[in-house]
Amino acid sequence: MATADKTTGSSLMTGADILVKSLVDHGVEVIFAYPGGASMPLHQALTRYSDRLRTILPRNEQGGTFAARGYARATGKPGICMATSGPGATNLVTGIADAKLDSIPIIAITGQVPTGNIGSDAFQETPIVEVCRGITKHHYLVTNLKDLPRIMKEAFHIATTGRPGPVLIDMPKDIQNDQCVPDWDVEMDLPGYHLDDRKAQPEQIRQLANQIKLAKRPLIYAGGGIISANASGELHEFIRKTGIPVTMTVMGLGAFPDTNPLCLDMLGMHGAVYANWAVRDCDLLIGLGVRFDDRVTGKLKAFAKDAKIVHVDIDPSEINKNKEAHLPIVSDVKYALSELNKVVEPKEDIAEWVKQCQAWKQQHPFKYDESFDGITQQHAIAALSELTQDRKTIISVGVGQHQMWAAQFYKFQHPRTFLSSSGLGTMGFGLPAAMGAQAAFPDALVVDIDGDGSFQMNIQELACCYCENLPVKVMLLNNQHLGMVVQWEDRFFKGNRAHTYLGPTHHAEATGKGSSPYAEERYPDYVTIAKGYGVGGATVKDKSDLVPALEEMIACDGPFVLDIQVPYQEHVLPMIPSGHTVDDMILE
Ligand SMILES: Cc1ncc(C[n+]2csc(CCOP(=O)(O)OP(=O)(O)O)c2C)c(N)n1
Ligand SMILES: [Mg+2]
Repeated sequence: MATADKTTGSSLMTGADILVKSLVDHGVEVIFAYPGGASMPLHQALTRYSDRLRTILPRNEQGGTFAARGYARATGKPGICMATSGPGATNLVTGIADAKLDSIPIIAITGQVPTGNIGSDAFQETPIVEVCRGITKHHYLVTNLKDLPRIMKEAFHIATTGRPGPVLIDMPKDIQNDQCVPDWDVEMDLPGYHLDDRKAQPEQIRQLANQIKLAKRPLIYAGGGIISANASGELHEFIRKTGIPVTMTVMGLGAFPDTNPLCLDMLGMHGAVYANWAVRDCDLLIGLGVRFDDRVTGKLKAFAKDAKIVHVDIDPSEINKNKEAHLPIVSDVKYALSELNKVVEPKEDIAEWVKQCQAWKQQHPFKYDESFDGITQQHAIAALSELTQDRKTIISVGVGQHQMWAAQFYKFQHPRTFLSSSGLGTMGFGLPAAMGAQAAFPDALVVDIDGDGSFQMNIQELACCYCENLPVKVMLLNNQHLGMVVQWEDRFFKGNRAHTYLGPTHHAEATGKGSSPYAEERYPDYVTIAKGYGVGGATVKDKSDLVPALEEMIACDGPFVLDIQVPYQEHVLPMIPSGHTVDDMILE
């Protein structure tokens, strides 16, 4: 193996060194990488660049992808993960699919069996490019080392521009070991990838401004695209200038602060009553960086049925995909908003409408049973929110009831502070995503608000938190159940429990015969598990102990698991059942 000249890069270099140097040259500071036979040369190269590139070892490759995804969402920079061939590569698949659905820029690098063995069912061979074809924005199998500098350039470009997304680079082992003199100045070769036209035309801005002028009940529907485009400032400006109220998707939370009276919080299946009613009654719906997901719209025909629909999105394939737009605008949303802000005027004629929205907000806030003498999930999240408002805090979540309650009860004030597997809804996301954010911001408070089912899907990453000095806090809302599925059982299957209890099957709760708000016997013992990993842990059940316990968790120097005993009978409300309309919203 030749030693690469790290300063000029003009000498003979191995493929592995070219790849790693290229990461460094693209500004990568952290990679989440798990080694194996087919990626060892890459890992050897990583050690040669360890002064500039930190390698973090997750305990499962899936954890690595979610960490990369958390890193990317929290920073706006691409997240990088790496795995060996075969099982290492297939362990990345869920994370790649997850990044695709939430439009998160990650680059996943896999080792592959040597080119001569591809297609022979060689040891640890999987055709990972084929497997991932439908869940990547783009993918490469490197078959000629000379192509690598170009491929790396293209991968960063594709992952981070336009609608961001995951790019896969599959690197056969012989290519990692081959040597060449790399041409770093090589041009990209992407004939089908044009972004120059992703800018709203002046005529479209005029039309939109005109629609806004005519509207009597306008509403902004803001999504993750606002955050991906770093357009939160432009959104503020647009709202400040016009006075139009705004509702956000799960992916959009943080784009506009909850404290502003024009903020109508989250819409959709578990969204606010006032947000969903505003959508029902608006006459102009301005969709910005959204995709009219079914969890937002319910029955499409009935969604915003009296409104003119404006849809601004950078990805033309999103336009008219689910809901036909009266005014479709293919554009970088930051550009569209900044152009729009030059021409819009205060909407003085919508005072009544804004008053109506605010009255709904007063009358139907997100609420929960505050008289319950134990700790409810909502209460715990609201308490954490209050305790952490004055410091840089990043929240990640698993998937389930706790995720929706976090979206409802944590007050997000800034973009890139809420990390959620939203489109794919992947349990196990919370802890590794928090790790990624913590690696990016060592001094920030990073809290994974997790469910017990979700936490167990990647619980092994506690080892990564401990060994890599990532002081992530886990606020575990432990209801001993797969709560969201329990909720659907209760609502739609007469409460018949079908494998949704997480304790031993002989417990009464396993068949729905429990008689207390809590499972009689708690399983497993999360404090002991945390301690086994070297991580701090405590458990809390009494309401009066909650705040001191949260304070202890926050004050802890290292990682910490706070196991909070919560009831399992709570339902996330409001709820618009899947495929239904705002008129079917369940409030109690
Ligand atoms: C990987 C994966 N498997 C299954 C599901 C289906 N699912 C959605 S929510 C949920 C329950 C989650 O339980 P927990 O993490 O304890 O959260 P809770 O709802 O109890 O707050 C399940 C099983 C999923 N979203 N992801
Ligand atoms: Mg649970």
